[in-house]
Formats: sequence, C-alpha cells, structure tokens
Amino acid sequence: MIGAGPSGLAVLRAFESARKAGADVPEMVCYEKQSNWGGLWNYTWRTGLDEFGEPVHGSMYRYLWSNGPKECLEFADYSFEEHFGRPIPSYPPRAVLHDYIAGRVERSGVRQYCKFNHAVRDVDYDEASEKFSVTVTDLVAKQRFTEEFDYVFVCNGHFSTPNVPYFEGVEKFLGRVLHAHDFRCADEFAGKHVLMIGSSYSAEDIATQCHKYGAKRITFSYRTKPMGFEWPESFEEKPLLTKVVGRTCYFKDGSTAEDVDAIVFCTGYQNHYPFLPDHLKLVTRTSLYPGDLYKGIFWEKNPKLMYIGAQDQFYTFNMFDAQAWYARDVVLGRITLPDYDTMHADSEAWVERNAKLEDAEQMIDFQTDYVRELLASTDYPHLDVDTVARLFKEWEHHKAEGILTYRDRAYRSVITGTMAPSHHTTWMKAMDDSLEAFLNQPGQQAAE
Ligand code: FAD
Ligand code: NA7
Repeated sequence: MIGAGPSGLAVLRAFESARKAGADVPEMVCYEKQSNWGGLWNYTWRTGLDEFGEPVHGSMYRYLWSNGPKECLEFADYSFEEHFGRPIPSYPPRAVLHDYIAGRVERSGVRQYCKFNHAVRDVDYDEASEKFSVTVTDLVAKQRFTEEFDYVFVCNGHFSTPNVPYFEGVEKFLGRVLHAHDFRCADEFAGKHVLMIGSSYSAEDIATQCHKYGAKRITFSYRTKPMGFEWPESFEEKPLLTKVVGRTCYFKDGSTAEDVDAIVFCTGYQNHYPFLPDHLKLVTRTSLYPGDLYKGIFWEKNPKLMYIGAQDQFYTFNMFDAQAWYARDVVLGRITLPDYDTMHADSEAWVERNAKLEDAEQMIDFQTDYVRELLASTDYPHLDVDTVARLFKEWEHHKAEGILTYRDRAYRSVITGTMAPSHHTTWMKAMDDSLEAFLNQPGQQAAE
C-alpha cells in the first residue's frame, strides 16, 4: 500500500478482517511518508515542503469541520457510537474524525504493517518475474531501498497537488496569494477582503470559515456557475476573474472588486502519481469515474495495480472500504476478474453515464450505484446505501436552506439507527474545534 490515509487503512483493515476470519492473507507493507496515519485528517501547520524537504501532503486547516454528515461516511463495521461510547453530533471537527479513523485501525492491530516516514519514489513492473519493484526512501535514516511485491495498492489521495491557473496581473497583486492547499488559519483574514476563485467545496468552506472568524468581505469568482447559496450580505459572486491590477480584480462581466487583500485559489487539485511510470499511471482530472479503472479500482492493463479512492467523492470512508473489500477478494482469489475487453467496456459504460450527470442528486445516485455494486460481491457488513443516498440529498437541501446553519442539523445513524444529538453550540458560535470542546458540554471535564 502506498499511503496510510483512509484509503490505505481501508485496505489494511480489509485484509486483517479476512485474516481474523481464518483466511491465509499475504504479507503486507504500507509505506506512509508522514509520521502517522490518517492522511489528510492529520493536521499540519506546515506548507510547502516538510521537515524532510518533501511536498507537504496536508490540505486541511484549523477549524475544519466535516462538510457532510458523519452518518454518510460511517464504517459499517465500526460505528461512531462504538468508538466514542455514545452518540455524537452529526458534523464533527477534523480532530474527532481523525480519532475515529485511527481508533478503528488501532484496535485491529494493523500498525505493525505500516512504515511511517517512508516515501515511495518509484514503482515498476517486470513482465518476466510478474512482480512490482517499489523504491522507497526511509526519510529518517535517509536510505533508499527497493522491495518486490505481487500487488500494489495506490492510496496516495488526490487532494494534495494543487491545480493553479494563471490570471493576468496576479504576479503583481499587492496582497497575499495562496491556493486552498496552503490555507491553514482563518484568523489571518479577520478584517480583510478575500477573493476566492472557484465555486466548489473549498471556496464555500474557506469563505464561510473566514466569515466566521471575522473577514470583512468575501468575493467569489466562478468559472461555470455561481454556487447560489443565500450568502451573508458581505458576500458576492462574480464571474471569472480576467485580470488583477494592484488590489483591484476585474471580472468577465466588466465588474470589479476593489481593495482585495488576499486571493485564495480554490481551484481544485490534480490526481498526481509521480512515483508511477506512464504505463501504470492514471491520467485524469477530478472525476466521479476516472477511465481505465475496472470497478473504479483495477488498472485495466495490469490489474495487479489497484487504485483506492481515486475518484471524486460524495462517499468517502465507507466507499474506500467497499473498494478495499472488493480488491482484497480479488487478491485472495475469491473474485475472478474478466479479460481486458470486458473490464474496459464495463468502465467505459460508467464513464459515459458519468458524463451525462446533470446535478448533485444524479451524482449522488451514480456513486450510490457504484458503491452498491461493489458491496454486493463481498462480506463487508450490510450498508444501506439507499438510506445513505437519502441523507446526502437531505444534506444538499439543508445546505441550500442555510449555508451557515446546515452543520447544526442532526441525522440518524444508518449503522446503529440512533439519532445524533444536537451539538451544544451552533457551528457559527463554535470557535474551538478541539475534540475535547466538541465532545463535552462547556464547563464539563474532557472525556477519558
Ligand atoms: P489522503 O487522506 O490524502 O491520504 C493519502 C496518504 O498517502 C497520505 O497520508 C500521504 O501522506 C500518503 N502519501 C502520499 N504520497 C506518498 C508517497 N509517495 N509515499 C508514501 N505515502 C504517500 N471527506 C469527508 O468525508 N468529509 C469531509 O468533511 C472532507 N473534508 C475535506 C476537506 C479538505 C480540505 C480536503 C482536501 C478533503 C476533504 N475530504 C473530506 C476528502 C478526503 O479526500 C477524504 O476524506 C480522505 O482523506 C481521502 O483518503 P485517502 O486515503 O484517499 O487520501
Ligand atoms: P473541486 O471540487 O475539484 O472544485 C474545483 C473548483 O475550481 C471548481 O469550482 C472549478 O470550476 C474551479 N476551477 C478549476 N479550474 C479553474 C480555472 N482554471 N479557473 C477558474 N476556476 C477553476 O475542488 P475543491 O478544492 O473545491 O474540493 C476538493 C475537496 O476538498 C473536496 O472533497 C472537499 O471536501 C474539500 P468549475 O466548476 O469546474 O468550472
């Protein structure tokens, strides 16, 4: 496995559950370049390069709260209630979700398979030996070595390498320019006028967060269409930025935004696999169904190479589980893959359906069908994806009803049937995003 984020950990957990059930599972190694598991859910204050000179993986920021209900991502084999010992509210902050992800794998004893501070540099496949050679750097010992593997899981995530377009004059802008990947702390923008380029999750979340922590004004610039939420009065949506002159930004409709203090490129990320040669490398923009991957997992030209979590995501943790369980069963010989033509025709049909999707509800149904199909073939515990889909759609409606209040909603767990309690403080007033503050009523002792 390359990467011990939620995707890599799903693979470890899948094999471990088979091993515990008596299956003969292969030897496993998970190389992770960070010093701990959890992927993006590990907060780092660093930007640019890390202490080893490696590109910083983290794109998460302080005060990040889940942007979807936790009931939509809950593991079917490990509920939030089991982890925390009681029901918790539906929109936890980052630290709480990290605790949940880590708790499951800590309890299943898979840490022994992880080699932290190990960055994968190069992967190749030898047709004669039918093995992959994987070259890795031990960042602490500063040693490079190569190991052979029968199967490789690519689990390095795809929200870490920024997509940064150019706009005329930006190099002379008299303020701060950054990509969402490097955004860390909204306090910095208190009292400022911030321009967000983009009209998706990062733009919406970084903007509302800057507002929460005191930004004076937010201007969005969209390429395709405005988000159209009922924004606070200090927000405005404009078409695409055409040029920047001093601190004035010009837009496609001829309008301007004056006295801009900072420009945040919320322009998405690139699927980036620098350790893979061209013949094994997935080339795709962010997509709900990248081509050339059978079942969204298997590199069709060499299905011993598997990608977990390579698609754009409504579903996250439980979709990675569905993929990991399916891929595990292929490795264990429980599922046989068809020939190349059959695999390619199958994925092309999904790619074509994806291209026709028109709105969020259709996208949710699409990914629900995808997850459902994977789940049908494995022993992953029952997950009622129709109810998850219904919750995703409710969530979309709740966002439309109040972009600053949707996180105050509560949903029923699809796994335990328990209704989540309301949080003790509304999101707009909850300034402390620590696990302790979230789990405890103000004034109470922190939970053990
Ligand atoms: P990642 O979490 O990115 O983990 C990949 C791992 O691979 C990392 O640990 C990295 O260090 C490691 N790695 C990378 N390259 C190498 C290498 N060469 N060698 C060794 N290790 C390597 N999802 C939700 O469900 N809810 C949310 O609220 C939510 N909010 C988000 C907010 C932001 C700002 C972002 C960017 C994403 C958010 N997501 C959210 C989606 C997120 O992608 C998934 O939740 C999840 O983290 C994806 O898991 P992953 O394991 O595929 O990738
Ligand atoms: P997304 O969801 O991939 O969105 C990227 C946005 O950036 C989207 O609105 C794009 O516009 C816009 N974009 C991309 N390229 C350009 C250019 N060249 N000019 C203007 N606008 C552009 O990325 P996010 O960062 O919002 O979300 C990624 C994850 O992070 C997600 O899982 C969240 O949970 C957090 P478009 O609409 O395509 O015209």
